[in-house]
Amino acid sequence: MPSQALLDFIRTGDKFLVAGHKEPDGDCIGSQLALCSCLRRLGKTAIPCSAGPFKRTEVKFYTDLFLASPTEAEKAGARLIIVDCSSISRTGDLEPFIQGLPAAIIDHHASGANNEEGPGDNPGSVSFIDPKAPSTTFLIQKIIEELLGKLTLEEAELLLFGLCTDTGFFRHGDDGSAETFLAASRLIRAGASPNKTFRAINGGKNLNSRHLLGLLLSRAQPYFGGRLILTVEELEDTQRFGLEGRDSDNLYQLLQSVEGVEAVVVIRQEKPDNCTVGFRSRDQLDVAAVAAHFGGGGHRKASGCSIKGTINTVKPQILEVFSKIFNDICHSD
Ligand SMILES: [Mn+2]
Repeated sequence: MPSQALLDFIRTGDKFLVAGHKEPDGDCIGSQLALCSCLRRLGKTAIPCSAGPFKRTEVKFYTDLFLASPTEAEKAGARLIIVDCSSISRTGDLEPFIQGLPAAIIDHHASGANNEEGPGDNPGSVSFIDPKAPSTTFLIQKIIEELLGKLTLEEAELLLFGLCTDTGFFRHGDDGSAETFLAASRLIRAGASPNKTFRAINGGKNLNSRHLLGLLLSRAQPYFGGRLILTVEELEDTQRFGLEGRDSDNLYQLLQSVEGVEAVVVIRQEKPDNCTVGFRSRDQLDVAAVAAHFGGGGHRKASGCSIKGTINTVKPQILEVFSKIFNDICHSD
């Protein structure tokens, strides 16, 4: 449950900037906008802020609702709520515009709970961080239900959008996910549609994106007897297909459906001297730890990092870390 301190932080403020991480996803957008709606229903001024870019197909539609650089006037007397990340630096180019405000954090990333600098790198901040929560919208839903009881249709739709994004449409849930389904049930009772949400998240792709998907699938290689599958996106692919073409969720899903696979790695040459790497895993393998090894972060089953170098220099480093993990798992068996 949200702490009394957070509820008081909300109740006693008049004006709020609601910020999320850069390159927002459906959970971030849904959390920000549903929280803003709740704040407005409480009679407060609420300004959603984001550095963008709104790259993902399903969030593009919301671009115009967000301020990228709030002015001094907009900042005056405001409190800051950061959602779906736990440090002000994750807000990207928004950071200089929102510094110095009294802040609260609402997040479900494990890295937030372990943040030794304190939430938001901001002394005196209030937080609601639950790494077990399936999405940040799940936490926002609890706050709205606590403060206002009922959800509006618009809030329910935004919250279901976030919940479905982060749970991969409930594919990632395990035996602890009864609460997730109860929360979803309340959203659907409030009018949100699973079918409409599915189409919002999975529709609207261009044909280019399917061609890129095919290319990356065809490059996938098995390692460690098929326990790891790795594929790469070259700089030329991005130039040819554009960022628009990226559909990571589908790529991971298709590769994770291969028999015997425990982890999937996608290396992308983002710049001539830099790669971003995405990791996905099944239950026992902690890819947050793998990403952390390279200075990245994320969840146990989904994480990422950025590594200097080219695909040819980055790949062996990653395989080395996994070779230790697979040895370790073998030993503990
Ligand atoms: Mn999230």
